[in-house]
Amino acid sequence: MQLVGMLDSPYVRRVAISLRLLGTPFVHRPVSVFSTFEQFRAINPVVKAPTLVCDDGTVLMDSTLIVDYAEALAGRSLMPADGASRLRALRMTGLALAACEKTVQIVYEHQLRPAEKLHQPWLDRVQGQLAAAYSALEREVAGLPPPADESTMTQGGVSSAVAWAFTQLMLPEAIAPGSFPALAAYSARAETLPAFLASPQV
Ligand SMILES: N[C@@H](CCC(=O)N[C@@H](CS)C(=O)NCC(=O)O)C(=O)O
Repeated sequence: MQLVGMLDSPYVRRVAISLRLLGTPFVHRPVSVFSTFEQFRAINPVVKAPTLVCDDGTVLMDSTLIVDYAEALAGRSLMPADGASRLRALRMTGLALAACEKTVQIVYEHQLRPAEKLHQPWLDRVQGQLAAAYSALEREVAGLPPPADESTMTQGGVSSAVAWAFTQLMLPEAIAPGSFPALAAYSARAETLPAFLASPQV
């Protein structure tokens, strides 16, 4: 299977890391939805990253759905099975994905929209949502030990660490690491794991 998209997308990166944690072989094709739009469109006319081209040619999109497919193939899941752990992993994943979405919205507002068309009330709203997502995620991660090794990583941990690194890369001034010490420490440890090192965002 082929994973299409750049690793500076948190959605592409969480899929790449998840595939590696699941032990699923794949070929990474670093095609950009912006600088190589036409090349991407030839693979997936919807131009969404990540795109997964399955071995039978089926084209999937959306990171969560791609991970769902990969987990079915692997016969195991990065979501814990038991109730309380699963609930926490689902909450962390949802918060992390919201943080990714809000970061992307702020980046697009600045990079894709002409400066005179910036809409400050919208930016303020999104910035508040981003801060709320990370505040809630900080409380969740504060109760967790840093990941000891890859076997302890859940999808909640993968998505939280990927979201954190992405926001720090794209909007370093928006979310101060000193205010989110648990997330910063958890993410720093996660970034030393082989699956993360093999999927660098830059
Ligand atoms: N919910 C989607 C979000 C994917 C997404 O928005 N990816 C961005 C790149 S970070 C993209 O494809 N942008 C191009 C566009 O939406 O036109 C997922 O989880 O995969």
